[in-house]
Order: sequence, then C-alpha cells, then structure tokens
Amino acid sequence: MSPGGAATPHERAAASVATHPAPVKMVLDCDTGVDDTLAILYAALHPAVDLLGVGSVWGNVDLETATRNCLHTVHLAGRPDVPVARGADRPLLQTDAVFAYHVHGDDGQGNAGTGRVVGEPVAGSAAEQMVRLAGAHPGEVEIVAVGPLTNVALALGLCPELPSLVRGITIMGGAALAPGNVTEVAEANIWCDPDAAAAVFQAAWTVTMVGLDVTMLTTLDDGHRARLAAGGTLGRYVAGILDHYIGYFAAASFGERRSCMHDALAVAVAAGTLVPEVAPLVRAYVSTEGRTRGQTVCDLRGMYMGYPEQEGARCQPVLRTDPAFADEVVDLLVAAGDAALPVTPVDGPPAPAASAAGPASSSQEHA
Ligand SMILES: [Ca+2]
Repeated sequence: MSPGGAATPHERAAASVATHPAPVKMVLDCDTGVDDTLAILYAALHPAVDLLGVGSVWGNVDLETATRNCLHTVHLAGRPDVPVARGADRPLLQTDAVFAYHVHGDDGQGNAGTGRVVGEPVAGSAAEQMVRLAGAHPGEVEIVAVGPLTNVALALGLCPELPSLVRGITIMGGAALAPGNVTEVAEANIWCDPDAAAAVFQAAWTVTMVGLDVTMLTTLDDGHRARLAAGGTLGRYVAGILDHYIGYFAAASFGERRSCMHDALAVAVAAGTLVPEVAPLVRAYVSTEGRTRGQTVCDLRGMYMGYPEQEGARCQPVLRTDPAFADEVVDLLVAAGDAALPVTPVDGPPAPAASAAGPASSSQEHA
C-alpha cells in the first residue's frame, strides 16, 4: 500500500490477477497513439511485467506527441518511477516520416486526451536507454517494440552484441499470412521503417512477431467501452480515447464499431500472460523496396507437416491467440480503479500536434 493506506492503480490491478507468471523485465518502445496507451497501461499495471523503461518513437504521431503520451500514460497508471526516454523522430534511411493522426487523433489520444503535460523524459536516447537497461540485467530483459523499429535498429548500431545481452525481442508488427494494412502486404510498423525492421530481423536473436495475423482478431467494441466507463476514472479515460479509434476501424476495416487491440498483445505474449496457440519458428525477411516494401516474408511452407525445423530460422510469427484476451485487458483496467492523475481535460485546447508535425497523415493505418 502507498502512504496513507490508499492503494495505487498498480496495486489494485495486481491484486485483481489471481495467478500470473514471474515478472518479466521489459523495455517497451512505442509510438504512443491509442493502442500503445493500452499496451503501456497493461505493462505498467500487470504484475507479470517489471517495466524497466519506456522509449518513444515517431510513428502513429510525431515524436514530441508520442513522448508526451508515454509520460502521461505512466503517470495515469501511478508509475512515475518508470523512466521515459525520447527516441528517433524519423526513419533510418529511405523515407520521410508519415504519421496517422486520422487514426489516433491529433493528440494521439483520439482527440480525448487531457492535454496535461506531466513529467520529463530522462537524459539520453531511447536506444541508449535500451542498451543500458539490457546491460544492467544481462539475459533478463525482453525488448517489446510496438512502433516502427527505428530505436531498436539504432540500439543494435550502438551495441551489436545486444542480441546476446537480452532475453529476447517481441514486436507488434508484420503479417505472416494476413493482409497488410498500409499496402496489400505491408503492416504499418514495418512499412514505416523497413530498413530498421530488416536490421532487427537479421540480428542474431529470435524475433517474436505479433502481427496482424492475431492483432486484427482481438478487438474492442462499445460493450468493452461501456464496461471501462463504468469502472474507475482510468477505465473512463480509456473508453474516451477508444471512441475515435473504434470509429476509424468501423469505417476502414470492420464495417461495424470495433477496433483491433494491436500493441497490448505483444506485451502480453512477451510477459507470458497470453500464450500463443500457434507460433512456428521459421526463416523470415523484410522486403525493403518496390511494391512489397515493408512486407514480412515468413517461410511457412512447412505448415502442412507441422512446421519441421528450418536451418537459420529466427522468427516466430504468432499465428493464433485467444481473442478473449480483450476481456482480460478490460478487467485489468477496471480493477485498477481511479487513475493517479485527473482525467478531465486541462483548461484550453490540447497542444496542436498535427500542425507541428510536418508531412500530413497518409491513408495508412498505424498500430
Ligand atoms: Ca504502436
């Protein structure tokens, strides 16, 4: 219990989870829009995660907005102890930054954020923080990257031995069998920085790929929003930011009011609270050019004989998970009760993120 006897959101959430795996030390890298916010909350609140640090990266929104949202979210969860480091503001090499305000709102919070600026990023870049935290806990840290992989590629550049220093890496991104969401074949996080993704897939570690194959099938609807809104102020806040996001997916993907959950799945797979039902170990590469740019090409030819061992296989695409995971996330957020910050908007309009962001939004969807 915190001083004064009042439980924190983290303590209330932890008390609501009957059993869980031993906590996984995690560094979470995100381009904080709406679904990233749920991922951060899940990581900050769930007792199966020891959240060591958060890094921000460009993607859904510009870097400044993403960083502000990362800080706001850890404070909402009552976890100001979690350091947030600023990351890259553009892709590594070949493209300009393209954002997705039409999906996540101008504030990256479905135009329903509080506008509250809380806390400050720590010194050093997100890539530097990733390397430092991995080095401080050799073999224990899981990197979970749920935005473009720019920061992870930069961390590999800073520390080529990073793959041997960490427990593993789990990403939200890519699509093994599912269609893409930017092009026919490319998922947004990979498409945004395919050169960074290629470097991450080529490094000497196994990439657990939580892609569109499963993230499009775990969805949130207005029934979930109603349950959230009936919880404490934390749930009410999340219900608020989901409104615009669900509206986008209703028009773009589903033809009815529901949205995919995307990023929180990667956190849960990494934490062991969502166990993949099918996740073969296969060879994979990222296409960086031409019409297939951003495609994650996974060698699934062994599908019909139970995925026999492949030489050089270092990617584990998650192909099936339990869609009921959405309910678990809602339960956790409701159990957390009231947020550690007021969730009413501060006076005045929120900072105009989109106007300072450079290139306009494209028609793509980001996760
Ligand atoms: Ca994301």
